[in-house]
Amino acid sequence: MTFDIVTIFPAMIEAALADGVVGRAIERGLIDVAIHDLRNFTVDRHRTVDDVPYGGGPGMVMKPEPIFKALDAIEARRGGRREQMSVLLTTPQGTPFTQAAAERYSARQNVVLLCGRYEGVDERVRSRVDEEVSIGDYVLSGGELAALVVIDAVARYVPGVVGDDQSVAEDSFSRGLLDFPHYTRPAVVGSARVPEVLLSGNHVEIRRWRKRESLARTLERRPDLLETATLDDEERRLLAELKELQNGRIAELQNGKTGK
Ligand code: JD8
Repeated sequence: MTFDIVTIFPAMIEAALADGVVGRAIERGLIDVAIHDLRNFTVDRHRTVDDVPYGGGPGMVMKPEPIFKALDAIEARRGGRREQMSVLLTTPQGTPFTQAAAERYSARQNVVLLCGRYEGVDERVRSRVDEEVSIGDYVLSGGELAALVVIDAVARYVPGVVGDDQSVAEDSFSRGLLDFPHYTRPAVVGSARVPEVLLSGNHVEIRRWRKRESLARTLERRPDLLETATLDDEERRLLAELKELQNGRIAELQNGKTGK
C-alpha cells in the first residue's frame, strides 16, 4: 500500500515516519510513502501557496491550483487508477477518524493525504476529496500531525507491519475495550509489587485477571465504549460483578461513609 502526503512541511512528515513500526515497514517495503512538497507545484517566483480570504477577515487560505497540480501528478504517477485511491483531507470539519476507519483505509491500494495550514484550504479543493477526516475535537495548527496519526493507525493493519498479527486483533480499540495494566521486571520496585497472579504461572487466572482489569478500567474511564464492545459470556459476567461493586461504592458515599 502507498501513502502520498501533500504538505508545505515535508521535513516534519519525513522525521516522524523515520522511526518505529512505520519506519521499519517502509524500510522493509511493506508500505511506500511519497512526500510531496506543495511549493514544488507553484509557478510564481515566491512559490506562493496561500492568499487572502475573499470576503475579508483574518488569516490566509491555501490556494487551490498548487493542490490540484499535486493531485494531478499523484494520479498520473499511480496510472490514473482512481478506484483503489482515496483522497483524504484532514480538517476539524471532518468525520471522526476511528479504528474502524483505519481498518477500512488499509484495504486501499493508495491513500492520499492533503495537509492544510493557515485557515484551511480553498473550498473548491473539496471537489477532489473523497473524505474529510478529523482526529479529534481540539485545534491543531495544520493537517500534518493529523495525517501522521492516520498513516500510523492505517499502516498497522497492513499485513506484516506489526510483528504479531494477533496483537493487532487484540489491540484495545480493535476489541472495543481499554488495555489491561502491563508490568515487567523487577517484581518489586520500592514498595510497588507486581500483582501476584501475574507471577503465578496460572494462565487461566492471568487471562481472567486481564479481562477483569480491562473491563474495570473501561467502566471507570470510558463507559461509552461498553455500549458498542462485543463481550463474551465471561466478560459479561465480570462486567456485571464490577457494576455491582461500583453501585456498592456509590451507596457507601451516599451514606456518608469513608471511601474504604
Ligand atoms: C487541518 C489548518 C488550523 C483550523 C483555524 C487554526 C484535523 N483534529 C484536528 N484539529 N485541527 C485539525 C486541523 C487544523 C488545521 C488544518 C487540520 C489546516 N488548520 C486552522 C481552522 C481554524 N485554524 C484537525 N484533522
